[in-house]
Amino acid sequence: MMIVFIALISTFIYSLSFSAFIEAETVGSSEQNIKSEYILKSLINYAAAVVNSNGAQEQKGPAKICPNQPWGIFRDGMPLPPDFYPLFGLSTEDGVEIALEITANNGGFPVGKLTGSGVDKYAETLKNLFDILGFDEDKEQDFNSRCGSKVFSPEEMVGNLIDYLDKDEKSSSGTYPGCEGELSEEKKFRNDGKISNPEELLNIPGFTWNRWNKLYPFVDISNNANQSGQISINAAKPEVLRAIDPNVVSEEDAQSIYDYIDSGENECYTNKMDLMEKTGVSDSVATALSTSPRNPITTYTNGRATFNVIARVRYAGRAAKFLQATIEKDSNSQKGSNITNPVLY
Ligand SMILES: [Ca+2]
Repeated sequence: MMIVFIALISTFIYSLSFSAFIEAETVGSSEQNIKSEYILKSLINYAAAVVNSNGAQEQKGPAKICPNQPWGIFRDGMPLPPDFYPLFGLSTEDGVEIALEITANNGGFPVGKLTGSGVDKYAETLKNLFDILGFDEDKEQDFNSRCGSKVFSPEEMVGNLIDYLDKDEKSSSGTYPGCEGELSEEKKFRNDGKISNPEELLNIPGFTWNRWNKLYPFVDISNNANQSGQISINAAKPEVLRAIDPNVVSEEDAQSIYDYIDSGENECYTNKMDLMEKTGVSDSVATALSTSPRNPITTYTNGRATFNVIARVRYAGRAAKFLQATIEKDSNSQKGSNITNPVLY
């Protein structure tokens, strides 16, 4: 199978999303829109089959999510080659382009877990991630915050997220101060203990558009309260790996751990010793990144692996349409993949 790799950078897709939506609604003919939606749904179903396929590596037990698996070739986004068009009822004469992007969610920070006992487990790591992303010195003012116009520190952003998720209406206090107690009646948080989509973070004081754009690639919204919420060492980006213990894990350590897996040619790390052998990182680095009483939030295998999938279809001369969905792979069952949270834009 000959495949031409053309990268569709995911941030590019996201930055286009709102204008693409408006154009698609105003310019697109309704017949083409209906056809586009059908193709997009078919693409998501195809992605589910890809995610559920283990390729040459026959897997049993908890899922490992390495880009050397079949889904990995779509991880930076890829147009499907014309050989695939008949699968979707298309021919190359239709003047249409179809593309898929599949990324593993489990490497992201599970923001929805910052509630109850999750506050003790996750708050410091999230604050570290905010520092690594530069929120401690970007002087980014939130002009439209529910708590007034000001620059919120990383600690205050964590506090406001805790407030957003907890059921009470008091301000979080201590290391991570929130401002929920100051909110007027009409500005109150929903307080239902969950975050359903990434855009919802923009409701939280301190999470400005610029910060959200930087943070977006590093969060996992698919992990809601009843899920394990562990961060996969195999799927985490370097910034997330460092955030687990920035005093021990250097930028170089995190990058080499990430690069080995991201090459798409290597097997997943299976445990601390394996991580050290494959990357040459020190025992203290491997210990900091492996689950311990101090760090209970990482894992080498995932009982529940979820993927974010974006399908794109574009007719010549028309704006592209996208369908985004979460696909769950559960290698412990024979159910196959679950498709949830579809969003068309
Ligand atoms: Ca609250």
